[in-house]
Amino acid sequence: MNKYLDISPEVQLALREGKPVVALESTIISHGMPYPKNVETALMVEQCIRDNGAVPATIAIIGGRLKAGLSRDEIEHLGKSGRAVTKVSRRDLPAVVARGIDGATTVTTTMIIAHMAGIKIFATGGIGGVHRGAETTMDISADLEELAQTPVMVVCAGAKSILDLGLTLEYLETKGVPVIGYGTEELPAFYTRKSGFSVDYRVDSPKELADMFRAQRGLDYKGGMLVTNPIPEEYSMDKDVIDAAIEQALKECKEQGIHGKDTTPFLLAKVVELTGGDSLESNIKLVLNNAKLAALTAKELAEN
Ligand code: PSU
Ligand code: MN
Repeated sequence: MNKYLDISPEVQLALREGKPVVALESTIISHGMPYPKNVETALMVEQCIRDNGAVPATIAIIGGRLKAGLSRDEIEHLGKSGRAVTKVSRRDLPAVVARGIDGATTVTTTMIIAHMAGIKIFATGGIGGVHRGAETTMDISADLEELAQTPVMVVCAGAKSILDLGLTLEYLETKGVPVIGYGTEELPAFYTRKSGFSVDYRVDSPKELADMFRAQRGLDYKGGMLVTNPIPEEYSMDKDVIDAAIEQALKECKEQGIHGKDTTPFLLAKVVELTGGDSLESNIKLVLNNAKLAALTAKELAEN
């Protein structure tokens, strides 16, 4: 095992016995949602994974140690600290480990640590992608490169249209990352079920997802798989309302000169602020929906 990695006793036991385990990220806790909803959500998501027959492994860096499986206190600590915690992507890992500090893991680093621990599947809300205007800013999330090289299945609700969804799909195609729609042929846009863009393959059961992941592993090439699971109809948002909030958030982001790793957290917080918390409720529901699908798929993957 990697010398910087600590796996909680519960997760360790589950992995040893070949039981289903689902990884969860921590940037969604510190930078993706406000306190205390972030902590409540993180704990609810863990419970949802248990209720669906798998063991949750929330991932973060605590005192420079990579953790697979957090205590309640550690989740509370990350949630309370919020954006004061370092947001850790691939390039930040060495510094955070060497300095012995705390860090919240993005999709990228959660995939890295999950893979180190032997966890095959990970549930979250949305991934990073190609930002709007990337043709000049070159702002493309490291999440896409990680999907191209680390063999973990990521279950999300698509991507928010703070990103350029068309360019994000093009990038994933270039990098050989399969984009699967769960029960849909259309890429979901996080708060809404439709984006106008097609996924590569539609899949209708956890077993089919597990079969595809096993085939990818059997083909023996690097890279993961992106499963996009639409938000349940009853929780989806009005497209005009969310689009207006996103446009306004993007405008303020530009005006304030926000850039680099601060861009995504700024936009996420702004959208919540502008929609008066409605988007936060949708966000919570879609994460729970993804956690359930990931748990059911982890069970299929554990079967052989
Ligand atoms: N998108 C969301 N919610 C999130 C994130 C993105 O809808 O919480 C977080 C995830 O941790 C993701 C990260 O991996 O932001 C991407 O950041 P960046 O765009 O800086 O790569
Ligand atoms: Mn970026």
